[in-house]
Amino acid sequence: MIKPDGVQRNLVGEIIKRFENKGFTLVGLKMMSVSRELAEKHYDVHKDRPFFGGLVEFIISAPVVATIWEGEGVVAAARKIIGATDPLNAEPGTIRGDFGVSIGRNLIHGSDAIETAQREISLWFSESESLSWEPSLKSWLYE
Ligand code: DAT
Ligand code: MG
Repeated sequence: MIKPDGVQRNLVGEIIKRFENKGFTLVGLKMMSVSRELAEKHYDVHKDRPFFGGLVEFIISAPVVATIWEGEGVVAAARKIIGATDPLNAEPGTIRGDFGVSIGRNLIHGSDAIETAQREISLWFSESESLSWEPSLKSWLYE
């Protein structure tokens, strides 16, 4: 999910490009305003942390772009492409490492495990908004 700062900083195309270039397949995409209820559910694991309130306010403050990506190992690889939570610790070449300076403005959320991805996809998308398709490049991406 490209967070409000990613949208405001005109990085939607840049961020999507990185996942496309890697070889992952975009199977869901929508720009949306996030309700407080969705933001609170999404970040439920952090509800007792001191930053929770600010994080929810931030996520609902402006539109986001929600995406679903498909491909072998996509969840773990996406976390690498995104980089460490604190952009100052994120390696150059990662999204957060290249574009961010602050943990509360780290541009993008990525699911941290396959089970989390499944939960988050069903939270953010209806079934008809997820469109699995057969990339013609597949045999050039996978042995
Ligand atoms: P990630 O987004 O890398 O999965 P996380 O799940 O630990 O990181 O935290 C969720 C988001 O909460 C994170 O992207 C930014 C915010 N956050 C985490 N730790 C924070 C902190 N110490 N201060 C402010 N915001 C924080
Ligand atoms: Mg997380």
